[in-house]
Order: sequence, then structure tokens, then C-alpha cells
Amino acid sequence: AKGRWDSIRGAGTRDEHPRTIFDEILARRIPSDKVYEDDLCYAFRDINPVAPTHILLIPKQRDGLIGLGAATAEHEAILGHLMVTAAAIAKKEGLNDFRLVTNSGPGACQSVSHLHLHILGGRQLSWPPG
Ligand code: IU
Repeated sequence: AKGRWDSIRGAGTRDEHPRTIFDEILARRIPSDKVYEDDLCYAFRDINPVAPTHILLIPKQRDGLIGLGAATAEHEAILGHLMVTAAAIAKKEGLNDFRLVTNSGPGACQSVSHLHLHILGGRQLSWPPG
């Protein structure tokens, strides 16, 4: 998919869906509290944390991943990278126990149409989630 990404303009978007606030964060037009960054993904602290540690991890190129519900086999590499990176971030944050959440669709309270993993920890988490 790399060749295709290269041929489509737009930082953070490069697909046919409307841009989101995360594009502004990726472009540094809106400040964020960065936790981690590499060529493929960006992590920052959630502005409305629901746990002592609440980090959002997003792909830099959305590439159609408006939510996990849009995932296809083409996204396996980036999704795997996000999962492995989430575990590394949790470890670096000193979290022995943590939760990884992705809300997909309005019925699951997704509010930003750019795939994001919530890394939650630092307190006893309950189950089932609300
Ligand atoms: P959700 O799963 O789509 O609901 O998660 C979106 C998250 O993005 C939510 O936890 C917000 O607090 C967070 N967020 C943010 O960190 N910075 C922003 O500018 C906006 C939302 I808008």
C-alpha cells in the first residue's frame, strides 16, 4: 500500500473521508502532549482522561481506517504495529496492567473518525465496560 499512500496528498488523511481533529494534531496545528512517535504512528495523552494513564495511539496515515470496523486485510501491518507499540508504551509508562480499547461506531461511543487505540491504566479497571 506504500506506493498508493505516496500518490495521494494530505498529511494524516490520504483517503476520501473528511479530515478530523487528529489531522490537526498530527500536523502540529493543535498542540498535544506527545508520548511516542515513529514513522507510522503517533501517541498523545487524551485531553479528557478517564484513568490516570489515558493515551491515544493513532496511525499517521488513516488510509481508510475511519474506525476498526473499516479494517481490511490491507491494514494488517499497521494494526499489528499499533498493537505491539501499545504494549511498548504501556510498559514505558510503568503499567503492569492496562486496557486497550477501540470504539468503533457511534453505538460504541466513537467520536473521532480516525482509528485510535485508547491505552488505559493506573487504576483498578472494572468489567464489563459501560
Ligand atoms: P472516541 O473513542 O472516539 O470517543 O475517543 C476520542 C477521544 O479523543 C476521547 O477520549 C477524547 O477525549 C479525545 N480527544 C482528544 O484527546 N483531543 C481532542 O482534541 C479531541 C478528543 I476533539
